[in-house]
Amino acid sequence: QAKLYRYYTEPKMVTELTRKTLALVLAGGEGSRLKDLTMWRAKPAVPFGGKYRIIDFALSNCVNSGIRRVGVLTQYKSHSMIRHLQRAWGFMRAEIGEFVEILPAQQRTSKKEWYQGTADALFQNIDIVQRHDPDYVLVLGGDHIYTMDYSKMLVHHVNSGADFTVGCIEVPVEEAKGFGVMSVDEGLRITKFTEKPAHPEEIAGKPGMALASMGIYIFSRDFLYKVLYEDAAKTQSSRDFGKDIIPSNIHKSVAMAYPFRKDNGEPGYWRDVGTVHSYWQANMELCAVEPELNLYDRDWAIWTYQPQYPPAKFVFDDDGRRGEAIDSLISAGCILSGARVKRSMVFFATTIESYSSVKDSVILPKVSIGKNCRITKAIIDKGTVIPDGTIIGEDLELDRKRFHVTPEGIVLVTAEMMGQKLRTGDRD
Ligand code: ADQ
Ligand code: ADP
Repeated sequence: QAKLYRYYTEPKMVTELTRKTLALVLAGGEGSRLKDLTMWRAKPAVPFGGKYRIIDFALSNCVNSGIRRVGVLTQYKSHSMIRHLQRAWGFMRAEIGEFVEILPAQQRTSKKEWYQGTADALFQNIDIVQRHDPDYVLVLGGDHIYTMDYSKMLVHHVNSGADFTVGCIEVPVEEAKGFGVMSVDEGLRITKFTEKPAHPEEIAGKPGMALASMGIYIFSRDFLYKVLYEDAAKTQSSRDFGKDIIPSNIHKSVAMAYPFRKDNGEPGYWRDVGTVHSYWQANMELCAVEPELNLYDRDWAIWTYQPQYPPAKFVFDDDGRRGEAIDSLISAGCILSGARVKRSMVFFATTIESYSSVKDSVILPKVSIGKNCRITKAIIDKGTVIPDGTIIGEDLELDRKRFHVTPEGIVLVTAEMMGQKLRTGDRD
């Protein structure tokens, strides 16, 4: 084992492993818990972090890990994501074997079905996967915020002789109810896996914590094909990795866990932004003075499509009030005139006018906020016009009548809720 490990951590060998890997990003889920944010777009296409879309994190991790053959499986409301992928990820060079390929549900198999579960999404494209002839297939969810070097997980997979490896992270038991939860032995072999258990098993010696699946899997080629065919032949299966493929194969094969950690051994930063509150929270975390997720790391840039806007501008208004922002990320094309922004994430091309204040909020692209507005703990969707004098986030009872308010008190506002009609293309 020790010898093998040295062998595969030779940089050249790692490159060989990543080159032989095909990444498949699952980006077809409905994401209904994001409420109106996914009314017009798939969850991985939801804007995040001021200039990115959620899927950019998984795709950037692939490219930065040296995995340059990527398929994206889409189904639900895929227009804005396909457009984004074409614009942002078109730089891959097919001539040298690099690509980000879109694999939409297209009823191309004899059954003429949309993708059932996540495993079915792969199964329906198995001929395309086989044509690329990878040695390893990395299956990723397209809806998590994190930076991770998949090549380390690949080394772990190969050196442990696994048929499949599941990326995992420690989370509080209460949160674990929303994930796949596993138990492992001392050698990190998975001994038990339950999808979304009502009573997650605690980690031995770590009360209150459970080992959650990140929804990231590495499969050795032949094993993947075998289990996909087996599952497809079953009459009773939801054709899902978390519900069927993973739990039914842990005792029939070598199933390993890969704990996602930082170089110093601490748990890595990984956020599931599947709910309005967790989406808001993860954006707010980036406004911290020293966020755990470092967007400034030049060795691990997050790639995206950059619309061409001039730099953000902060000006005095006619009354001499300053336009200013603190503990905030303000994107290109924004103009703050006599308005104050605090602890907020402001996406591109937003304007905020005099006597208005925005605090603890996420403002998506192309929003215009008029004069004398006060916005607190809110998410304002793309293209929304906030008329003069609007107060959001102070009287939640009132807000509940017009907007969507989460149990934690975050107010989600869309153009529709404001009674505005946008063209579909403006809502992507
Ligand atoms: P969930 O996130 O609940 O749990 P799921 O809804 O299947 O699982 O979504 C996984 C990924 O697949 C998402 O990126 C989604 O967009 C995509 N997806 C869903 N259905 C799809 C389909 N039919 N076609 C294409 N893509 C589809 C999973 C695992 C858990 C794990 C969590 C981690 O099942 O075990 O803990 O991810 O977030
Ligand atoms: P907070 O409570 O977050 O500190 P406030 O909105 O209560 O912020 O304002 C604090 C102080 O800053 C007040 O004196 C207010 O008049 C002043 N102020 C508010 N907005 C502006 C602005 N755009 N330019 C200059 N000063 C401002």
